[in-house]
Amino acid sequence: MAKTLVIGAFGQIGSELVPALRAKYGRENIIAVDIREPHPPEEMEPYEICDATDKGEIESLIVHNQVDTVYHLASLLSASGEKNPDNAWRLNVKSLKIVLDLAVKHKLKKVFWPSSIAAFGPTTPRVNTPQHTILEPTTMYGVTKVSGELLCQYYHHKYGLDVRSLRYPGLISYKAPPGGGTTDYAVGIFYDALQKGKYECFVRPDTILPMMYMDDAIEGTIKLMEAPVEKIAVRTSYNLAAISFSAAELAAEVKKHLPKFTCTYVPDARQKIADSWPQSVDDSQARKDWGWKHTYGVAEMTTIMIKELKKKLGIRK
Ligand code: VAH
Repeated sequence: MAKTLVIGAFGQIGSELVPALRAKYGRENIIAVDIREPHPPEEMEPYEICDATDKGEIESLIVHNQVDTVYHLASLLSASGEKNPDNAWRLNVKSLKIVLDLAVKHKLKKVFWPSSIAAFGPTTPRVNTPQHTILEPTTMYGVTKVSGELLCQYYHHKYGLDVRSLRYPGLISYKAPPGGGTTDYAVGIFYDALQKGKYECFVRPDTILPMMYMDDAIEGTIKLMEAPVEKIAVRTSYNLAAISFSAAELAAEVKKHLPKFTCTYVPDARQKIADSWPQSVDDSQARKDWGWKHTYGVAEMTTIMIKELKKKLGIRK
């Protein structure tokens, strides 16, 4: 069976997408690729350590393993990208173009690449943001996402490459720790609530952002990639939505499980990023074209996060 490469396999999405793909298609057919060693390594076999911007390395992995599908997840997120915009451009866009060029050269069957609601900016309608709208992001991360979407669409129209993409909202999971995203307050709050009984939130209490529990994002990604090609009408990136809530609403949901929990709010530079993004997104085209639907609401997501993080952190109470 032809193999699949997951590049950026040990990040927030990859650390859950790899196991899901392996369960579906067989462990030996899904090769995890990342620049960092996994811990524990044996759990992530088969894997390769490689820089996503090293064209020669990526090409030899594709040829040597007879790869026909690539999930290219390697990316610097919004807050980290603002601290190092050059690195964000190099990793997020240069590595994507490498993958797209190699996919055309080696006639790969499919490519997946994650965009984000960060592709929208302050001039985009903020409520129920439409699929086709103004894309004027004010972060380098957002600029890389708009550029990447246009590259994907170009490679599809020019070379017929079947590259598919989703504009993920903020993703919430308990397996990978928070990693440089603006929406990561919605992950960090759970760790601190359980370990410290309190959380200092870096956005205002009234900050509303589109969010999604990771299991929905993984389900949607695989559903998109398995959809018949004729169902795919959007070749930039599909809006994908589930839940929208404010920081205060999430804190109140956590408090239902941990009554002594307190949350304070000290907005930092990430507030400006959050204020440039939508509060909710219209994903009706994904639901119509290839049958997307979400499962997890805020209450279900909070219950799972508290339960699973208690286990992960060894907290009995
Ligand atoms: C970030 N988690 O905060 C990412 C995401 C919608 C935001 O792309 O940068």
